[in-house]
Amino acid sequence: STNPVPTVALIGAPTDIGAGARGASMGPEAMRVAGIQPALEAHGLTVVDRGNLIGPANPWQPPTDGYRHLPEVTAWNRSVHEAVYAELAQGNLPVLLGGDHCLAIGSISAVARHCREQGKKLRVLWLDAHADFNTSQLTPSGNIHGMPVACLSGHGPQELIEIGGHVPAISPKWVRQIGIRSVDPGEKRFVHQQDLEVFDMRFIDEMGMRHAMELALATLDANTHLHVSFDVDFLEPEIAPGVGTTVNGGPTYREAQLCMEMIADTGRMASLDLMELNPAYDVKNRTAVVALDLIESLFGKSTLMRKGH
Ligand code: HAR
Ligand code: MN
Ligand code: MN
Ligand code: MN
Repeated sequence: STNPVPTVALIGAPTDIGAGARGASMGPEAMRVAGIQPALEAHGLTVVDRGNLIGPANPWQPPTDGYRHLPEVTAWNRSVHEAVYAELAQGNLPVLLGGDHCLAIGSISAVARHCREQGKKLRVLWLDAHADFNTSQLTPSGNIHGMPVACLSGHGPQELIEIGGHVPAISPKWVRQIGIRSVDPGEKRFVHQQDLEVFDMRFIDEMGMRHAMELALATLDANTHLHVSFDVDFLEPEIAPGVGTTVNGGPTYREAQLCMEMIADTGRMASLDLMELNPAYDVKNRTAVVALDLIESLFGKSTLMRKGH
C-alpha cells in the first residue's frame, strides 16, 4: 500500500448488553492487559488509547417484543457510533474493543456514514461463527448480538437501523462473511433471501482459507474502505475458549493467521472491531493473547518476511 499509515485509536466499549452470557464487558481491559498498545507500537504504529465509553448497566432482563435490552443496546450503540465517527473524521483508524457484537451496529454505521461523505466504497469482512442476521421474528434468544448485520441492512427496530442517519446503513452486498458455522433455521432462510455472501466452514474445508479470502477480497480498489468485524468466536474454541458462544470446528491458528495476513496485504483496512472476547470464559487471558497476535498480523506483522516489503 502507498497510503500513509493512520494513527490507531483504541476505543473500549465495556458492555455485554447484547449477549446471552455475561462477561464481554471485560474484553477491553483484557486486551490492554495482553498489551495491545505496546504490541502495535512495536510494529511502528502510532497508537492512542481513548479509554472506555460509558453506558447503561446490564439489567439482565428477558426479551420484550423479541429484543433483550433494546433501550440500553441503543444507548451503547449511539455512543459507539459517535466515537468511531469522530476518529474517522480525524483520519484515524478506529479499533473498537468490545464488548459484544451488537456494538457493530454503532461502529459500522459510523464507517458507512464516513464512506458516504467521502465518496468511498465500503467492504465489510465479517469474521464470525455466526451470521448475526436475526430479526425479532427469527431470533431464538432475543439477544441483539445475533442481529447486527440485519440491523445494518435495514431489518430491525427503528432506533437501531437509523443510528447512522441513513437507512439502511449498508447493503448486504458489501458484506463478506467468513468462518460461519452456526446459523438458526429462520436466519438461514433470510441469509439466502438477502443474498449475503458467506464463506462458511464447509467452503473453507473444501476450498481452503486462501481461496475464500481471495474471493472475499476481490474487487477492492484504491477507493475502498475495508472494515473488519472480528468476532473472536470465529476461531476454533481450542485456541480461543474465551468467548460466550463457542462453536466447534472453527479456523485453526494457521488458517486464521493466513486470513489476517491476506487482509493486511491489501493495505486497505481502515477500521476494525474486536468483539465478543469474554475473560470470564478464558484461561489465563490466553484468548486475548491469541486475538492480539492475530490483530498484529492484520496490521502487517508477518509481511516483514515477504518479498517487496
Ligand atoms: N444465533 C444465535 C442468536 O441469535 C446466537 C448468536 C450468537 N452471536 C454471537 N455473535 N455470539 O456472533 O441468539
Ligand atoms: Mn477515511
Ligand atoms: Mn458475532
Ligand atoms: Mn459469533
